[in-house]
Amino acid sequence: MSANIEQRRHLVTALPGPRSVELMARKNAAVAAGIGTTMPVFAVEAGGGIVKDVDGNSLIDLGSGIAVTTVGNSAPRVVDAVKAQVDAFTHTCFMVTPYEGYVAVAEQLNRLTPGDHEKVSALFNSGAEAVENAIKIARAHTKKQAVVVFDHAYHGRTNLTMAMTAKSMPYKSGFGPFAPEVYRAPLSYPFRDSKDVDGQAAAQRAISVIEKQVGADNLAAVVIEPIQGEGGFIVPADGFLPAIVDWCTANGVVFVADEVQTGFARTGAMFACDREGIVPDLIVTAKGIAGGLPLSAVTGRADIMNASHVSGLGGTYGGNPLACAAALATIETIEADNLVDRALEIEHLMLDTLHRLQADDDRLGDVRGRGAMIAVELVKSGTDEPDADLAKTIASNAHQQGVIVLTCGTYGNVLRFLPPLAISDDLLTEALDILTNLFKETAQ
Ligand code: PLZ
Repeated sequence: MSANIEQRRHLVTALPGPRSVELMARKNAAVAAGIGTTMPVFAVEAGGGIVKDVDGNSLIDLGSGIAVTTVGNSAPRVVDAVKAQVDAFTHTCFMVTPYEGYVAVAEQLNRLTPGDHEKVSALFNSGAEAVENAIKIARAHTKKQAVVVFDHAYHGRTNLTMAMTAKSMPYKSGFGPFAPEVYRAPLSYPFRDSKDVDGQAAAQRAISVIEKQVGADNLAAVVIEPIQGEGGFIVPADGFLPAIVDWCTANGVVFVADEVQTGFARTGAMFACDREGIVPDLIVTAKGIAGGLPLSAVTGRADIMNASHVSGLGGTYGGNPLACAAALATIETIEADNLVDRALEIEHLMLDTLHRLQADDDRLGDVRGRGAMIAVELVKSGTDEPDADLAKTIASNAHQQGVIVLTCGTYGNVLRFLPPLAISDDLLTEALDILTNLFKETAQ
């Protein structure tokens, strides 16, 4: 895959370099304190598996801007499509004078998302906004109000999606009151569930909570990430998701898959639901959909999606023409470059290395994930006790060496890897070697 910049990790200053330090001082003076950054390093260019900073350092990207630049930063088809669209027009508002790009993105989503039933889509800007709209649609269709989400869930930072997100710090603390009629059910978490809790048992545990504490008669939607993202890259046990889907179908409850983080080839399938063999009623997408431009969508069964009255859904920028052009080019890139297969190759490479590391180091309590969405959950040696300090130490040491890596998890003890699918094996192997050495250095 051709990338716009040299594919080589190369540090010319200590990190952060002097220009980044200067910019961080300006950021601290000008930007609200609530907006944090993972690394104090300012970007100027990015492509393939590399992010270049203002001091001329080239870093290996294992974050993809939180699972967004799946096709690579400034991916060639995306750049060309957006440039052409900028020249044509930048905005008319689809609700005022519509344009073809929006319709074409909806057609692609209807074609690509799981299930061969009749589907329609609606486009928005952010993941949280699309989640909110999925709830509006489910409520309009079912004429019911309650929403069930799960432990460790992340669905966004708006008022309703904060209520749906599980973790208090940093997402919710001090920002209430939260939207009502949101209930939380237990997840399947194979590493932390006792061994006798298989997928079926975990589903029964969740369904019992839902039936006793909410009741299907009151329940509009069950919303779940097929693989938990911010909550720790938790892959539920086999059978868990299909059993929840079956229960929803039998009880007139809309099953909503939040594939904001897992969608668009990220997990070694076009959507994570595909590898689970489930068909959601509604699927929420964002992030990887448009190669870095802000776009999100709700796609689903036409009878459910069409429950809203005309003009009940929308927004000034939803399905912006630049973002739609980028999405069409992103989808073309995923299909033409076989990026689903590339995600599977990355899965094998990463899991192989991390399993070998785990065999020698029991602080890697669990190695899990699918495709290019892989994580290690770190624990204190000889225990299951989460070790957030170790995750922080490994991540910040990796940052020092020019590897962008993120942490996540309810307990803050998960290192997660989300490389762009445009990364080379060489860069990926180099980053994994650096991480392996950091684990060795921190072992006593
Ligand atoms: N649903 C599953 O992963 C966004 C959040 C980063 P927005 N995840 C990254 C942060 O700290 O704000 C996400 C997600 C899932 C919804 C969202 C929300 O998507 O585009 O950030 O609104």
